[in-house]
Amino acid sequence: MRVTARAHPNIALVKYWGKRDSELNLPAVGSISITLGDLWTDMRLDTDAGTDELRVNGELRDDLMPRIASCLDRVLGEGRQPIAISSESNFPVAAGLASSASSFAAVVVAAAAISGREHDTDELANLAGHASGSAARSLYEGFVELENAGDRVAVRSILAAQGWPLSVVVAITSAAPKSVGSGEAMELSRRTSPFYARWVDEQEDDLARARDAIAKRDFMALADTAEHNCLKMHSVMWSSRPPMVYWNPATLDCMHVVRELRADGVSVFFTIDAGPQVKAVCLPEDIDRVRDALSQVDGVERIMTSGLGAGAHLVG
Ligand code: 2P0
Repeated sequence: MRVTARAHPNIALVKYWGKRDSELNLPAVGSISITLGDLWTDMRLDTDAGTDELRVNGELRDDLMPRIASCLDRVLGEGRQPIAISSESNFPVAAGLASSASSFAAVVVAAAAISGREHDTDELANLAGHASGSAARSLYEGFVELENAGDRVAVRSILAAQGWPLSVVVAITSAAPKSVGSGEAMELSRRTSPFYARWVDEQEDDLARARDAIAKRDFMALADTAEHNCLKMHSVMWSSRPPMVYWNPATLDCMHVVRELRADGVSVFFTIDAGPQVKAVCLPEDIDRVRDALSQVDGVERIMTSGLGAGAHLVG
């Protein structure tokens, strides 16, 4: 049997950083994200191959197989048949562009189809979240909120992609894989950053502000909250021991360019994850100005653009 599912990466506007339970991989804080429509990961699962195997963009990746295998075990049971997986993405993987979110969201959707059992989206989101916290959000379209709910997460789309069709310009300043993976980095922050407790305490306020800004389509209010929340998360990373600085000089230059554009009346704000890429979120009418300005920054290697898009789904 062969099944292919497609999922899109998502970018958090109010970020997940820190776990309350690392065994169950449950986040310490809720988060709000947007699902990108034009970047994708396709995961093809093949049960006829007779062996567990993972290829990422054509390359055999035994190192990544154990995490995918446990995700398959959770959906299909440990007695499942071997599965050969082939993954293809149209953006750099493991460089702070949420490739684990799109990958695990696609894996659970494809594996659920192989199981032949009905799974609702909430169940799939929790299965994906076990593997990667942010993957739970890629099950849903548009603007997505993840809340903690007892010993699981509750994820839902709070606004459809068409409800406020924002654009995203991604400035790639280095396509190299990141030095410290997010899971390990979050644990380090929880254990060592003096700012961590305050970060967790303030998250409810940021979530409420973002929810309200999205409901009212208030771009400047969302810009203010998203940049604040992003910089607060990076302050937690910087104040960890050892410190985790994911930025490079071009990252900082892009942030300045975005703020200058906004001072000039362009509706744009930045957000940055566990990597050096800058994601500039803007109104669709401003996308050319934002792309042109960011592409002129020294050290920007490549620009990608996207609108908002759909949750993970089967494609074959
Ligand atoms: C986010 N990040 O909300 C935050 C912002 C990175 C910075 O979720 O350990 O790969 O697998 O649950 O989901 C990236 O971390 O972490 C992430 P795990 P994940 O998008």
